[in-house]
Amino acid sequence: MTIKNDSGEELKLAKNEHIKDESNFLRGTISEGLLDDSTGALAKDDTQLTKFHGIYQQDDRDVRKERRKAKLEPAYSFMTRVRLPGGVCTSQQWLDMDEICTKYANGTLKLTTRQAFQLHGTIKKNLKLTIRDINDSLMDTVAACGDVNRNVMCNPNPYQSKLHAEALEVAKAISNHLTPTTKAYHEIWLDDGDGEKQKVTIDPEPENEPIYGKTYLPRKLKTVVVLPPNNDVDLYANDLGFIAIIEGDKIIGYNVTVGGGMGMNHGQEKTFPRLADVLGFCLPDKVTDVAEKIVTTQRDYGDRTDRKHARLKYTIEDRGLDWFRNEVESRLGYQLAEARPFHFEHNGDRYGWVDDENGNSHLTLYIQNGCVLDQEAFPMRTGLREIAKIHEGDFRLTGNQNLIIANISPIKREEIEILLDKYNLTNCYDHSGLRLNSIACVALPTCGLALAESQRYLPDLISEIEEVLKEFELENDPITIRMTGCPNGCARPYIAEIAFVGRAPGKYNIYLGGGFVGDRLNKLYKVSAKAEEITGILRPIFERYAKERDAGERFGDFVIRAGYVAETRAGREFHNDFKEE
Ligand code: SRM
Ligand code: SF4
Repeated sequence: MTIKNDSGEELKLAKNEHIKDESNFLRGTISEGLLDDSTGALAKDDTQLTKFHGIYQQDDRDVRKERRKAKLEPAYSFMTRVRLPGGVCTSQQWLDMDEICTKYANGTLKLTTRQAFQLHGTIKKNLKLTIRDINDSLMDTVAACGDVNRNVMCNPNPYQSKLHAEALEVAKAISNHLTPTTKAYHEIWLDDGDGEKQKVTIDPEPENEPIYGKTYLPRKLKTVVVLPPNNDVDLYANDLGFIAIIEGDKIIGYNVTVGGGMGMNHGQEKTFPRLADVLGFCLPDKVTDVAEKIVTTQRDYGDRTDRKHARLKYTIEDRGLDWFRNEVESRLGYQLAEARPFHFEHNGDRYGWVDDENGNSHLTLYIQNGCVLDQEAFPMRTGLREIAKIHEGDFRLTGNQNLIIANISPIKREEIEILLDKYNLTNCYDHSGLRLNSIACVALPTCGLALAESQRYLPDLISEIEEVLKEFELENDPITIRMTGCPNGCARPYIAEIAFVGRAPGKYNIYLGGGFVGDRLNKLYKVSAKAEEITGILRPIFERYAKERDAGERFGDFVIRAGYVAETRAGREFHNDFKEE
């Protein structure tokens, strides 16, 4: 496989390009590897391909050293991500995931920052059984990871109005349209187990991926549909976005956004987080067409030589928004209209009960770091299971790792309230404004890229900070705070008002000044702060905020006005010199 640049020179492609090219549409030798019981792992190249099937090979980093000493291979297991457009699942699907999690994973049902489920700790011999059970529950893991369009996000509460339901349908349509068509997924994971069926189901026709082609995209692509004024799905962090424009009680079309993304590397200024730009406006019936042409433009022009420079945000930075618009419009055969005005009010979730116009109720619960698990004092997973057994509406995963028990009929509300009390689930939203607006990524022990703790540490750090907030009577103020174990940005830290990004065990970069609605980047304030120093570093800033803020002024706005950090909107300015206290 060869590719040339604009001047006709042959390019040295990233290794993954060859793996994809030679994989026979994502098959590789995964099937053979699953049968090899001499190791808990798959072949190295296949671990790149399983991502397209929603599966990551990992190992338990807590026991890496001791296993190495004992000359054992790492404690391999697999993480499975379930694609769930708009984060919606039925009660039965919740129950099924709960059961699969007990049978094949580590007992924690993880709700991700992109409204999906993750299961951790599945060993190789249980992987097919896991995927099969997920499919039996009418969900799948295709394209939950990999160089394709990922789980399409959408504001999680469609029952609040007809408009939300419409937006969710658009999210599903984009998701369906951009799902890879390879039959590899069914062959590998859903055959009858003896390998025979696999052979007979192979279509004699050569396979084709009409949108992606055989090397798929240069890198992942993330899409969101958002209904203002809620930006609870963080539009600006996505490669591709559709903002519903509402006139009267109708969605008249969508503003199209492109080029958002969070990932970067410490010390590599060529990598940076970037906020999405508004490209134009399209009518509702053109959304999937526009999405497709944006995807194919990125397919053809994204950088396939360097995976650190391969996201759509760099294609747009390098070639310019006008070039990108022209290219997309020439593929569409028509022009996008001028973008329409819109505004956002926040990017957090609204906790507690909301009643809708149909007489149904919705309850948003705070789920710390999206981890649904049973602890002795707080059997959350059991409580939610008991609710799912009687709940006739659905469950909605939010982009902030929280959960909405949605569409509760008046008859069921009382029964559900009894269960909420019984399992202490009402405590799920009785927290400080800081905690309710917090997100931490997974990090250790499963994430192979983590440099520091995240979800195992942020809750304790927040408890420490809460003491300071109480002193200054700030405990009820919503302030967005996010932590990641490395700079990849899985909790979208670079748009939080306060963020901690792991550099090394126990050391974090502190960023301040993101926009409360998720529309402004933050800026580096302290490099490599030791965990035990963090609260002390923030204390004087909270004190000044409590005393000097203007009425209604958000923390992120204050730290800029007070001169702690400079306002940052453009990704390429993200690494500009930061200001010491
Ligand atoms: Fe992420 C890689 C977890 C949302 C940017 N992310 C990973 C991996 C798979 C590590 C790996 O490649 O080996 C992590 C698995 C950890 C584990 O053990 O579960 C991981 N990412 C997550 C989740 C589970 C975090 C969470 O706690 O919820 C989120 C799953 C979302 C989903 O359901 O699809 C998750 N990741 C994000 C987001 C947020 C978003 O999409 O809204 C981002 C920033 C937005 C973006 O993509 O720009 C994000 N993840 C990354 C990156 C950096 C990509 C880049 O452009 O540089 C990586 C590393 C990579 O791809 O090489 C990464
Ligand atoms: Fe892992 Fe880094 Fe993502 Fe956290 S931000 S889950 S440490 S890749």
